[in-house]
Amino acid sequence: MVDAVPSERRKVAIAASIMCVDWLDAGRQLDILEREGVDSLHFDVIDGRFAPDFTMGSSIINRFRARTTLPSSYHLMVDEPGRLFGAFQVSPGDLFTIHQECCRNLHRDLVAVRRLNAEVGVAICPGTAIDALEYVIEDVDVVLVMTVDPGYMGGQLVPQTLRKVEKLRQLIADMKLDIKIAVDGNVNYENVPNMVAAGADILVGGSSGLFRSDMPLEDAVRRLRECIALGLERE
Ligand code: S6P
Ligand code: MG
Repeated sequence: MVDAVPSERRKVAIAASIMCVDWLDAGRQLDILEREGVDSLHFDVIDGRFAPDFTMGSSIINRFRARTTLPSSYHLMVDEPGRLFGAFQVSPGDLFTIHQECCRNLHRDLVAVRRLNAEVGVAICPGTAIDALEYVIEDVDVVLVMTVDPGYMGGQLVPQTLRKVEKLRQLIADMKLDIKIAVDGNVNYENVPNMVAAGADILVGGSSGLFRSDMPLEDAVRRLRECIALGLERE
């Protein structure tokens, strides 16, 4: 009897959420992220309207970009994000994610992102159904499922969002689309195996899984990878 050839595991990427960096130690932490091989930097831009905080503008983000070769992903939690597209630098491989809930004309805004030569992402909050993406899903590269309500770091997982990830993964398979699923919020060691087993391809590591006060950053990256492996084993 010939043993079945094990199929190659899919890659699950780690995006480091820069809003959770230790600002007084940011350069050193950026070096560690590169050395440990995280896949991209995740920049949350919040406008104080759609989500109740302010984070980073282009001056801070561009400073990070100038120091790294890692791709950038922009997560724009701002009303009518099309107003801001011109404010950010884009390189090949960068990802722009805008919220379904923020756009009066979502399709028009997604087309505008594509014209920037960025990868196109659409995000949905915990309370938004996948159905809201029915007529745009063919036009995106990434769907970002918010696993907490957007705003602050340190939020609690909204558990039913895992069900949403599973359903989305099935939809993508049924439609034979090449779309990655990102999860953002409370990506910690308990939740990661479940997120990965549900179908997440990109994990946004923030204060709960990556930039922790009780653990060196190197160890946190390794721990996240161990949790990813646990999730993949359940496929
Ligand atoms: C807005 C924002 C966050 C961050 C971050 C939080 O809420 O989008 O989700 O990216 O990843 O991480 P944590 O581990 O503090 O929930
Ligand atoms: Mg984010």
